[in-house]
Amino acid sequence: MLVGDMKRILAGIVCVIGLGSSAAAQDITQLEKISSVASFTKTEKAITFDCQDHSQVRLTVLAPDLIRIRAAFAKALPANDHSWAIAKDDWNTPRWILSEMADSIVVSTDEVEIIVHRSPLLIEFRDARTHEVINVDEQPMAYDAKGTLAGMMFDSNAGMFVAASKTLGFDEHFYGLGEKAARLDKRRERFINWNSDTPGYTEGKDPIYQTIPFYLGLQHGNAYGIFFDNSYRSYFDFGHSSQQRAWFGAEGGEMSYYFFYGPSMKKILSRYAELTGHMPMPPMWALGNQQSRWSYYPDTTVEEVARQYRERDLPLDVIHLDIDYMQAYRVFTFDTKRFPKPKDLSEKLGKQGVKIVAIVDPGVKYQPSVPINISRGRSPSNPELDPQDRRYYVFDDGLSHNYFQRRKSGELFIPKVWPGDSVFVDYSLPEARRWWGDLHRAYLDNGIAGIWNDMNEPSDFVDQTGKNQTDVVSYDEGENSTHAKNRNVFALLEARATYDGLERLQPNKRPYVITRAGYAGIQRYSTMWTGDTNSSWESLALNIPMFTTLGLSGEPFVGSDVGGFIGRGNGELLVRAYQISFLAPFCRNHKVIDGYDQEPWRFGKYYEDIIRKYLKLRYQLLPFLYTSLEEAHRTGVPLFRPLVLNYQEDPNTYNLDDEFMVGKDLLVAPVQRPEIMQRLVYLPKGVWYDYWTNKKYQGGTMIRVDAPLETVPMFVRAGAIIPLGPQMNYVGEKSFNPLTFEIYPDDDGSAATTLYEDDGVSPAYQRGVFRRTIIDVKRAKTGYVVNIAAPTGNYNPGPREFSFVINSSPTPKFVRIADEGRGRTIEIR
Ligand code: MIG
Repeated sequence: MLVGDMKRILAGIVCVIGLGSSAAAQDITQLEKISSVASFTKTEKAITFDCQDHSQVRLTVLAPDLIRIRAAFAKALPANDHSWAIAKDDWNTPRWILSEMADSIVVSTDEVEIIVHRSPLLIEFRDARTHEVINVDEQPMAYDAKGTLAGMMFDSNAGMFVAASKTLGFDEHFYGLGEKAARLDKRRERFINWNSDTPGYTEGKDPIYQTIPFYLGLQHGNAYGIFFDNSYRSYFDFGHSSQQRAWFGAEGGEMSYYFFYGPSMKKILSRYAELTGHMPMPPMWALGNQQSRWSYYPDTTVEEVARQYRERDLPLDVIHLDIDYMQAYRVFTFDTKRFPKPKDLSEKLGKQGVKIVAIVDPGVKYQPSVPINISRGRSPSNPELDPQDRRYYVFDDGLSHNYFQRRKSGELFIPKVWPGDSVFVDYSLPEARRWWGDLHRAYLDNGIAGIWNDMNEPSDFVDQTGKNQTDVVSYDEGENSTHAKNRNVFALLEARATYDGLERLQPNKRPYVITRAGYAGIQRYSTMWTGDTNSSWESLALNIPMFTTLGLSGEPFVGSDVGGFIGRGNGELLVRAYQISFLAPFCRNHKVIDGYDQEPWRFGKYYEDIIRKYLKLRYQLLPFLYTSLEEAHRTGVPLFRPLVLNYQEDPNTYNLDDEFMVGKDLLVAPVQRPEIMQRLVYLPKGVWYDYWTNKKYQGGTMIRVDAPLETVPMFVRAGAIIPLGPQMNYVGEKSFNPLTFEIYPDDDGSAATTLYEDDGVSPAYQRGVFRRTIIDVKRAKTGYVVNIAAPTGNYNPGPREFSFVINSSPTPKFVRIADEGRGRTIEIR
């Protein structure tokens, strides 16, 4: 035996022993369990159970399919009940009934039946109609009574732990949990939530930037959801440590969770959006193509990027300014040499249809003023354009108002980020949020169109785990709580300050914010991107599971650095990346400071030409994408979907994450490995059309298709109508005229769609200024009858032409009509 082998075996043994001893400690069965029910009281909305050990459990009926469970261990439930995630707490209590049995108390709504077993106290959720068990406690809710176990379990000094454990179904599948570098189906995996700056993460890295403690369970086609609303470091284990249980817990705070019953996943997502807030409509140009680099400077380089895009006939809506636009990383300033006249720059770009998004980090440079009299120079109302090396207005203002985070001792907390020594704002203070929001005037005055919030885990170069921040206090509604509770909501509150500020400063424009970190509810304020990926095939293969998972976690507006952030890519990788991202809500090519250039033309004309084809198609598909985005806004059902969301009854979709759908009509099966020119594609039951050839397929099986670099396999569901606009190079360059409706009849000859339109920029859509048009096609004896219903809503897009293309016949037939906004029927022969 070689010495090397020996060492490995020894290491193996040591490792087994290590696991063995901690496996016992890691077992959540060791936590103290809540004791049995002694008595209960009922109010109009809730039942409160008093337990033998003086614990209290409250079950609140919010909706027929939404039940909240709250527990306090060995004490009464506190009156204080606040969460930054929750958007709605004024629920109209639906009808429900209570039945008292010898062993249990049963609460029934029209949809769900909750059986609370008295001893031991186990909660069981059943379908109220079929009485089928949906989800059941595997052990009573539990906590770390001695305050020692959690430390042993998780190598943390939390000294507190709360947990709930559910029986793991033999066929149960798990989805959600927000941003995880993991596959779609999370069965047999475990996760930690602790917002972390993790550049170059690969599959399995956990935690990464965001915390969305919400998941969906699916078994026998029935779905439920659980939102564990706890911002402390939390743990989710979907059958990883034991085949018996799926459990979740946190290092502090309350056991408070919301149980959603479907059985449809879409219904759960709608409720989740109602509870934690709907994504507002971003401006339509946010769907445009975006280009970024760490960093484009000076201003002439930014102009050159725009010029290249236009010269090469590549569509572009946005260029991003990364951290080097600032004066030595001072947020809310512009470098006086690199960007002396940012307003002129944004106007110049604006003429070409290009907008600027600027990065804003939470780290405010720590810069005590030089104690001499300095006049603020030429533009006192625009300090962002003045040198700030003697006095930095943001630091001065924030300090004088006491808006910066402090340690328990009262000292300022001074992390190190890009500006060096820095301070962070306590965004839990309402007046600090308002101040931060108002500071964005510095950007809007200079024509900046959107804000990109980075580093908001918050990242701290001193220590990325949060240890340097343990004793940092946040106001937190008067609780003055510490980092353990506030870290995971820091970005949510920063994004809220930013969004609210933009909305106040420009009430006629929809805010556009992009964030890296977040907590549940982040969708109310911000879109997101998946941080520092690699330019590698492995990293690319995470796109689909991550985008779809985020969509299943309440965050529909997602995307990833196209081509990857770190490392050297190549033309093939970039093309394959665009073949996914051209249909992702956020489509932005971005690259690290020391990386090889990665704009669409950098690897040569062959690749550039293919990328152009997909970017042009994205813009043509804008009516379709925008309609799907509005659905996500209104219903919480994302546009970028895993197949399981549309085909929940089909087990073939349960762990399928190398294909995705946009809305319910478009299925895309990209290639995610090098030098692959063919692939297997699963098509769910029904008829499908190859998007490129119109070839028909019968679904319910795998098919093999060609996928040369020029072609991403794409299929349209029979029965769909895809609305397309004209080709354009930026949103608003042309009106959507003519609108072409590509019709894909099903076996009965029917197809339908609903087109959504609004002005694309203002919040007027919230007051009914939109137009929804239902278009319906039926086969008639000699052709097809197209029925355009009278549109609803008050938005008038002006006169334009509708074209209809029937894709079923070998030679497509067209008919053209002028849209006068009235309902009408036309016949195509
Ligand atoms: O410490 O602003 O994820 O997109 O280019 C790195 C510089 C800070 C991380 C972001 C990345 C951005 C970079 N930032």
